[in-house]
Amino acid sequence: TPIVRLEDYRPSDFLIDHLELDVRLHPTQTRVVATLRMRPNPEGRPDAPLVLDGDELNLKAVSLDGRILTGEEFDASPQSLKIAQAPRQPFTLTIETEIDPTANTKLMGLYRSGGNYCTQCEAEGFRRITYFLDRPDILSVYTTRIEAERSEAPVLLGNGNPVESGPVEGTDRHYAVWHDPHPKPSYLFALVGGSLGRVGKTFTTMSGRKVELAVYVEPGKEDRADYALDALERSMRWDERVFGREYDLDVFNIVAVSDFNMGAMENKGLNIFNDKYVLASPETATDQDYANIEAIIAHEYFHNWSGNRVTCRDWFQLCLKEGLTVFRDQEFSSDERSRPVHRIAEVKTLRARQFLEDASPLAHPVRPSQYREINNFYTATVYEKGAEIVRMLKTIIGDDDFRRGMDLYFDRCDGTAATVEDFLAAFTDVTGRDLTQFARWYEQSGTPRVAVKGHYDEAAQTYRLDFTQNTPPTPGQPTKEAMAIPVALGLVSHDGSPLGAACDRVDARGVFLFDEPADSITFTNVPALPVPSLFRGFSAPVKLSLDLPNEELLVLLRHDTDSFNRWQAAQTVAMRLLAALSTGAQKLDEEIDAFSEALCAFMDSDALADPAFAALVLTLPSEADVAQDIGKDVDPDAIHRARTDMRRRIGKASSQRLHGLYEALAVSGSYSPDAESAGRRSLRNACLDLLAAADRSMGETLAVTQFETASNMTDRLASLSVLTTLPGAAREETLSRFGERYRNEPLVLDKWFALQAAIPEDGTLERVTRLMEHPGFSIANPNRVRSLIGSFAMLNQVQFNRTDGAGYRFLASIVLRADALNPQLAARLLTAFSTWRMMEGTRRRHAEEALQSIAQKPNLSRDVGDIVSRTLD
Ligand code: B3K
Ligand code: ZN
Repeated sequence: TPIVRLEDYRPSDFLIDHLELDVRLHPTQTRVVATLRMRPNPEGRPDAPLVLDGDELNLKAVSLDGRILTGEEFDASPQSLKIAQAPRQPFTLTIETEIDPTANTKLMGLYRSGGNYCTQCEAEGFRRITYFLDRPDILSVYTTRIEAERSEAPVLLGNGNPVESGPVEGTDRHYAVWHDPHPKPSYLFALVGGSLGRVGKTFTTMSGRKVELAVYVEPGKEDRADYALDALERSMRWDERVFGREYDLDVFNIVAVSDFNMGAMENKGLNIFNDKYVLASPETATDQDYANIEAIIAHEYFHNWSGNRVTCRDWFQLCLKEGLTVFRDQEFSSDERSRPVHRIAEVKTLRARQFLEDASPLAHPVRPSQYREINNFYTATVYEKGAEIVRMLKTIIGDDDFRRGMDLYFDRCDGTAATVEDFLAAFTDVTGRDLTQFARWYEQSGTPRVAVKGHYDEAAQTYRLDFTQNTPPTPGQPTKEAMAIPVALGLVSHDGSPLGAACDRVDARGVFLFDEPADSITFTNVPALPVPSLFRGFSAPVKLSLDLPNEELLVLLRHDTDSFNRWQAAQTVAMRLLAALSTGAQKLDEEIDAFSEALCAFMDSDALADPAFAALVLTLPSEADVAQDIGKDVDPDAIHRARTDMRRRIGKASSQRLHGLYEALAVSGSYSPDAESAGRRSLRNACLDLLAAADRSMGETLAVTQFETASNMTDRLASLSVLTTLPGAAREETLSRFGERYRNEPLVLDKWFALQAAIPEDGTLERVTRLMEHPGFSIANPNRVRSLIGSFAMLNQVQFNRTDGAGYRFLASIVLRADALNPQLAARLLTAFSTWRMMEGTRRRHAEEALQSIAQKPNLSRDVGDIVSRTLD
């Protein structure tokens, strides 16, 4: 397959100013008539042919300025439509295609989900609807007429504002016309036709315009859409207040569908969502689900400015909209909830997914320079590391200049398809700073490692920190240059009393910009040996190695003013212990006891003051985190044993306290998903987990009781999750009651599939195979597949990485089955193999064989072909 390169970008030879679409929906023979008002691009080549993109299209007719073209005048295939002699002045091209939405299992283009019609066009799905210049720098005004059988699709939605609707006389059909006045790229096109329930409200924007907001869901589930609608309203208000961004159409519609390849899609004025990120009720959704819904509703709404009004020139610039929009949704959630708690959650995800990717054969820059399949670049690197870059920029230039730069960027680039350079130029222009070195964050892949050593000079009362940095080689990038790394830092005294230390290399915001391979900074006026608190708030996406003994790190847990680093200190100590235990270290009893004691002291002083934060402190790094930390010759069984043992020992050492907290945190009264209540539940459930690790039979009793008395899904699922760690009859019985109770609730069954797939015991693979026969499972539905198969491959370290290779062979067979239906889904599953080189030899050999068995198959999709070959490289 051809490689697409950033350096080969050139402007389109033609432009499309306006597109009129007439879509007559039919289950298997949908007719699309596209009328394109086009002209040559003054910036294009003067005598280039017109080549429109297609994908599995069936052309019925094509005419130019009203004249039907004969076979000699064009060249059509399912993949393209070429007109060698296109006019040199404005012209109108009319194209009729026929498509089959029912046969569309790729869930790209126009497809059906639960009987409804919907679309997904990003990145290159519009070409599955009609021939087009399907690239993000072609901005057009769209008018869409949708027609359907009234009984089949009473609701017809399009981008922009509704213009007219009515019956098609003499038939059972009806139609609706939508007009979107804002020129947009084709990837933001959407339409929906179906039978849907609606909740809505009116929103008044900051300049006083009225907008009709609506969320459409499966009829009968309207009461589960209220939280999403509320999150939308809060997002709109927040973007006005924090970024000065106002909404720009008369309506904003969100539609939930049950078959969807990712989380959601920001189509102009018509967001389409995976129903998992819309539907919520206390009985069916967890606190985490509520938080995800809030974040994703916000994310897609924020795209209206960062993505839609200012879009991407080409797909290499994907981080321009995604990294920025993730940053914006993170800030929103931080403002709506607890900032430090949210920051910790962000960093946990970043490390678990992006650091993992950066350390794998799939590592790539935030702005890649080449791709074979763009769908494979909607990654943690583009999204999460992309957001970290925006955050670092803000840390370096400060809040006020950041806001001024954002305003300039939005004003200057509004209505254009922009680049990362345009984004950075706005900040250079408002600050006068040279951001050339900073821009390396977009180009250079891999996670920088920063090593720091402290030196205290008692006589001089100074404290010096020596910094070095290096970034390991990654595919295509053997050598690296120094990065501009903002280090937010401070010094902490052993008893927590304030220090009057000063350092002229640290700015007023407490930030040192570390931008050389090595550098040293010196604090003066330091009366006693301090503990350095580095990368406060995780000020840069780097791996820190800090040469400090555990007891000094634990000073930070107790006394740091930065919550993130309090949590980080506990994690670092836990990680050291887990990694040492997993790789055979003996005699760690004293260290483990000291750590348990520090946690006990922390529980006494802090747990009830901030339960959400305490829950994070009490949760040990995951098995996958430990594997990543060890990095080579990984034995997942040893890690599992080490973590189980640590949980048991911490649980035993603190069981009185855990009990006390478990009782104290019991809540009566009705469920509320707010962050504070959720925090109490998360701490209570973290306590339950440790209690069960310490005393199996007591844990089982508590968990079963909690399961039976739970008033909400968060507590019910948490108790079931604890039970999955305790093999026996109680677990099996509770699992089967849960499965029975929710057999008609697909999104709840997903949780049930996921929990079982993650059971770290022999027999789980057989359980997963059995569950694939469950009536609630379907290989065609991405949510089901990700819950059952994805959880097994990504969350079950010991069973996926079985020493006999059966876990790998199983995943390989599912990837091949899924690939025939839905390549994007298959390629995502396949990324579970990206850790294979870290494993010890036996596992590594089995993994390589499984990967080879995929690579050797003929007719792989481009998606799977690309991932498998890069993973093996
Ligand atoms: N922009 C979409 C992702 C599209 C993925 C296409 N393979 C959702 C989002 O990031 O907001
Ligand atoms: Zn996005």
